[in-house]
Amino acid sequence: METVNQLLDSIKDVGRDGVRGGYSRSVYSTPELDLREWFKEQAAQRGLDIETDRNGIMWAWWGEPQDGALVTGSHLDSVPGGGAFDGPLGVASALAAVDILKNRGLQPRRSLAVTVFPEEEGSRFGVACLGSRLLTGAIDVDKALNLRDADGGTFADVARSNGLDPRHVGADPEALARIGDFVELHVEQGKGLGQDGPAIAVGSSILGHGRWKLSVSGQGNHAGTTLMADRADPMVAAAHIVLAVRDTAAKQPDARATVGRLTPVPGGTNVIASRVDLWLDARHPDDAVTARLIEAIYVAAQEAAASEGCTATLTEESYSGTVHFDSGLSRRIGSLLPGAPVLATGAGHDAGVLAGYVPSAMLFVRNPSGISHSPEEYVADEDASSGAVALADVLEGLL
Ligand code: HGY
Ligand code: MN
Ligand code: MN
Ligand code: MN
Repeated sequence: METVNQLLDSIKDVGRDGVRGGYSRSVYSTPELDLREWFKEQAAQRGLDIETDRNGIMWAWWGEPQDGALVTGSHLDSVPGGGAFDGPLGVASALAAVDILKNRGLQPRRSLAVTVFPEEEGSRFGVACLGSRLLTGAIDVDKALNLRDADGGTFADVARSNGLDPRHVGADPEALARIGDFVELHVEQGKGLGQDGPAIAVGSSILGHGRWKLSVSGQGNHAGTTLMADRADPMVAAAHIVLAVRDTAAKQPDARATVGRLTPVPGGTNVIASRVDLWLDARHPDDAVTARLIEAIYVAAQEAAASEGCTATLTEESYSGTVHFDSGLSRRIGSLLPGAPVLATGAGHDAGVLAGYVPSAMLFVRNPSGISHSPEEYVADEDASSGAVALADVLEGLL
């Protein structure tokens, strides 16, 4: 059986993005579907029984599907131009951990499932961790089914064309009951584990985070015939808004606010936009602070818009409060990984959604670059191997 590094190497060309660099594997895109097939093959090679549930979550079972099983997994979808490890490291490490446990001759006392959650990044339909939110009922099904991708396709349509029945998408208490404990291994996405020292950490919490859409409307017009004084240009207002987002967050210790995506409509070189849509990602440990931050940003956005003869509207797309992982499970894991540091993360994960419903925990593997959501994301082979062994040790202790 391949090691975790060989498993990662076997998918290193799937979804390479020649324009942005890195990987673009949005949910139900060809690359992500190819990775699903890869996962099915790897599971079959290990004698794991695969099933895909009503929400598109894949479960590879070692033992009969049963309530209260031990479940580990992550995701295979990526952000646009993402790194090689965000998601796949957790899935490959889980497969490698099964090999390690089988080689140790382990006879599990309860079933183990390796899971792959769809749309963790929310890169196609805008809501992060859509799969685990559907499983748990954390998102309104109608809202989910009507989410649209950049081409205007609804999640319902895309789900249907990938074998799901939109009438059955949504909270799945039977599937959720199968998760007795959930452990997700993930690449560290900040500078928490640094360049040396322990390569594996135990997760303590996930920063509260949300996504909002700001739409700035002005007067679309001709770039050549419209004098500067006669313009209501939403792009200029948007420029002020991006600076206001940065300035407002910079004043708030530990706040993070980002405009990573901005779309002028209609988007022509010789066209003054009629509208500009910006998407805001804001995060802070204290949900009340995030709420005040968004209020302040919205006030600044309305002022910036008004100064350009435009108007601005704000809609919340998703929000998850700060999550603290199950202390009992995390303590248990800490005892199985003596010396492992405890690390909070600013990145969202399916384990964070599940933590509201079942005992959940995370392991982080050192990323010496301290960079993620970028091709520069990196895990050294020896640290990836240590991660797979650490996950195997944790699973063995919990099985
Ligand atoms: O956005 C996040 O924090 C995660 O990578 N989905
Ligand atoms: Mn991830
Ligand atoms: Mn990510
Ligand atoms: Mn013309």
